[in-house]
Amino acid sequence: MTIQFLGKTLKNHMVLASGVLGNSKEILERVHENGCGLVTMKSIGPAPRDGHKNPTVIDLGQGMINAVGLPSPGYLNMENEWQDLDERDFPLIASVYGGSVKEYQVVAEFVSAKKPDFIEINISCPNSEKHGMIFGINRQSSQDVVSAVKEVINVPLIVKLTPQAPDIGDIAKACEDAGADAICAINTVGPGMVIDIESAMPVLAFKKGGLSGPMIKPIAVRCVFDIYKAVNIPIIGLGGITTGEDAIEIIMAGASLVGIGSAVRYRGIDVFQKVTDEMNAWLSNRNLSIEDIKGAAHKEK
Ligand code: RRO
Repeated sequence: MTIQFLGKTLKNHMVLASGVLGNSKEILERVHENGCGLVTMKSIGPAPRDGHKNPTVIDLGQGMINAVGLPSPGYLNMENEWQDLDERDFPLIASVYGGSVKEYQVVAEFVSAKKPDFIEINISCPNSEKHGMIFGINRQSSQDVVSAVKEVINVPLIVKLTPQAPDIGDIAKACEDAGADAICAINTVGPGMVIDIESAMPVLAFKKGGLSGPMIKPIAVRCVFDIYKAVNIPIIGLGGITTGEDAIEIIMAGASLVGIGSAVRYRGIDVFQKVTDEMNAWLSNRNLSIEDIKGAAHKEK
């Protein structure tokens, strides 16, 4: 059984979160073969950028902290990747970031011409003062980025939001009004900090970083719940989803699709198939379908 999402056919509800496995066709194809219905590329920026110094990702057990630092070859230096991805047999989201509304627009217009199935604009990365989250914590700047990008692209537009927004439902509504076709929530939480008490040193070279994995799931569920209440466009829900039961929970909050990031590290690349199988087992034991449970947490008692 397949599903429809913004006019495209997907084999299931699973989405690879941006930034987890890079941009090579080989790895993205493997993710799709391992049960992922829709794969997202690592965010593409306006100029070549190395990212932060190592260590950039630390596993904390209950989740991870990262300050990868938005590394990107820059949108003009990805001809090999685009050539490879041109002939693909899986649906693709290209993610873009910028340091100004104009930069988001220029990068998105260029990327749109490479024919990804969707474009996701990342206004939620916590690991740079100038890029990402600075746009997504404010209603006006979120709306400015969305309307500028919407003008120049010809594929559906997804906006990736930050849990740091004071009212994420309000930001989502602003994005919907500006032309967003879907919302993806959440990016990592924070920045946070973890200090190694033996050396008295922050564990990340960049000191601060975004939090992901099981410890942030309740924040993700609350954010998706708030967004579902505020908008009428579909939501890709993610943040700590590791098991089929986690997926059920975020769908009950209102997600149409379910993203997986950190759990690729915890359960392996076939986590997408595992979560799908677990979700389907849970549903069939209760004679329910996904549509029966979507947004179910919103019903009045
Ligand atoms: O590269 C990163 O440091 C990064 C990005 Br662009 C993002 O959107 N979220 C995140 O946790 N890390």
